[in-house]
Amino acid sequence: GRPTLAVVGATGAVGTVLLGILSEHADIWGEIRLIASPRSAGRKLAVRGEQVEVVALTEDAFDGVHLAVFDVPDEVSARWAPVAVGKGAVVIDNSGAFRMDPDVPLVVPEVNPHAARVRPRGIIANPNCTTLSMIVAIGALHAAFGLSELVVSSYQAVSGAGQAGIDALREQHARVAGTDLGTQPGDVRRAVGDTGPFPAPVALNVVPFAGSLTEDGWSSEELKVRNESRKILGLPHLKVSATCVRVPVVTTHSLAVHARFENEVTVAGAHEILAAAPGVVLCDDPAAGEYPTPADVVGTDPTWVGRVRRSLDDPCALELFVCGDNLRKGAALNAVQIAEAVAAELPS
Ligand code: 2RA
Repeated sequence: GRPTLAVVGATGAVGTVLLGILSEHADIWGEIRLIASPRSAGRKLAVRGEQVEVVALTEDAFDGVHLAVFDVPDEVSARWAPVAVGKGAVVIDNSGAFRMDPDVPLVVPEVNPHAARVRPRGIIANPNCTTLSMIVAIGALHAAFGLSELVVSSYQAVSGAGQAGIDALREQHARVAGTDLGTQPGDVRRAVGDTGPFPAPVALNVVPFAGSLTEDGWSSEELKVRNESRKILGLPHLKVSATCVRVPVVTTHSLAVHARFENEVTVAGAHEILAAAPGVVLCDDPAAGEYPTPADVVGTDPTWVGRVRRSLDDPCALELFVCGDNLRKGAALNAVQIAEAVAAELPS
């Protein structure tokens, strides 16, 4: 029979997009079971055109489940993913709990699809949305030219922090819209008050910090970009420097990338690779005003690349501007792609 899919964290920002993608894609699933915290149990959500009741996260919720996609906080995944595996499910986890576990593959189907087949813990990790929003394009360039270094600045949308992030930006916008705020030190901060999940106002502002503080001043988000890029690309010594910044965009992360390669590169060569790469759209005609922006990319599946330039002072390096919908390819879509690939291997 057809496999049973569980979606754990079905009511969140990523869960909502995930149910939409499952409704759009070819329907390969038997039951789709929606699981969330007990607080959300009993709610009904639309998937495949039907209303499905959400059940509470318990061990029994995984009875008969073949695949479970988790989109919940790290500590919830750490506790419950092994429970689902114990019940016979393959878990695709979008938290940070397992991504750097050497026994858990970190998979982007366009870049390292074979990694998904070796999963000694029964868990496959989905990368962080910031890494995922650029890695399909970077992986294609790496395959062609051999990557040696990345210097990345992110422009991250508020939905990376979930529905609470979206709500915070909307509330802050409402407080500043139509005012002359943004002209005096601290005026936006005073008007906004509570900054929600962000450490500073995000309306009329940019915030040079995402995630939590780790050693030597790096944010957790910046270390994720480094560690996850290395693992996905299979380059454990890749030089990576990231600066992660939150911007007043609802959904779609952007990244300015300086990518250095083993050999000299040309813009024409990079264009050829990017134009042919599955999952990438080349949008690069600045004379015609064509480059990706988050407002145009949101709601789409591919990784969009524009502003491709060869570095003026380094013939081996390219500068790129990359945009990807952080809830789709950055989270839900990548997880669904992995789930569909694993489902195709299951005995029917
Ligand atoms: C963010 N990448 O954008 C992080 C977590 N999803 O906040």
